[in-house]
Amino acid sequence: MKATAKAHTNIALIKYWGKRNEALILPTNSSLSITLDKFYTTTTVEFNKEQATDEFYLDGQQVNEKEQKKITKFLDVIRKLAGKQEYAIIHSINNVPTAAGFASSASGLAALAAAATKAIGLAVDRRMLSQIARRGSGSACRSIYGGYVEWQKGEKSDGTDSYAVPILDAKEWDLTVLSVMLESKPKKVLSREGMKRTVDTSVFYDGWLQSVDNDLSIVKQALAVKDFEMLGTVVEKNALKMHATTLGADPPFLYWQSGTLEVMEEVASLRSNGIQAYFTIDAGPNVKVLCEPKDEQQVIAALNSLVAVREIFVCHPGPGVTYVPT
Ligand code: 2P0
Repeated sequence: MKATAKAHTNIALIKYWGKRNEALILPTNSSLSITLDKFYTTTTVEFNKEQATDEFYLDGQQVNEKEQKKITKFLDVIRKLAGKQEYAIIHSINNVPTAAGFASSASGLAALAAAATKAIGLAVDRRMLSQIARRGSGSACRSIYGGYVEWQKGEKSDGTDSYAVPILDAKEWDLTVLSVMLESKPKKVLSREGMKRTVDTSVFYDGWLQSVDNDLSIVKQALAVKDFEMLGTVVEKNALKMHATTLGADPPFLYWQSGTLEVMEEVASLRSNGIQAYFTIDAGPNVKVLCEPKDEQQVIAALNSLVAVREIFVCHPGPGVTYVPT
């Protein structure tokens, strides 16, 4: 009744931005990401008949009641599938700088889904595991696989066709993803809340929905022929469109801070000097910069010269979920 799993974070090249069903976490659009080698969560789950509730420890500290409830709600999904009632003790170690706005929910819920299903004795294949992880956090369904991964939104109302599928193995195309952490203020709108407000109120949301499928097909074409310029160009456009939707929401909001723009301008300047670099931004001020490994050092040097840049983490495509012997 005990198992440990490790899952890595991912960065979306085509963003998941909006839900059509909040309870089942079903997205309005398909998305595509790279699972990253550098950041991961390792989680141990032990189910025990003696436990009266779930107990969740993150980096050795018991989490607050709100977080605890979210975990119990997620484990209820797994308990129901397994037809078992036991509660669990969960220990999670996050090798992700949480406060910096990196998506630790993706690695966290993917590792928890894998460890909990194994610990409870539920036999699941990767596809089923991806569906289960999705119920915890949408982006977590992509972290089940390594490399380049598509989350197919599916059409059904019960979510049985909404899961991730691997597109290209990590070792088939090595790209550099620089996670640029900025000197920033805490963000005011959490991603789940921002996503909902955008779907409910943004006058620009229709524009997003109309163009995202085409962006996705261009990314898949670029992956098929390994055309970095084609990939980077559409990745940047897709991120800009996602952020544009937040400006059309009511009340409007923006995840960017001044440092975000500094990085965006530096990336444009690198390109005008012949270096292929492209940015993408998630629901926060930090920026991820994509480049080819041969240009890595030059891009890092240029970004490090910016006052707003606190730290740069160098990432490459990484592995999917693995089980760790307990
Ligand atoms: C993504 N984001 O595709 C997008 C881009 C943020 C911007 O997935 O509500 O924590 O748990 O399903 O997965 C962040 O949202 O949201 C996210 P929930 P999640 O990576």
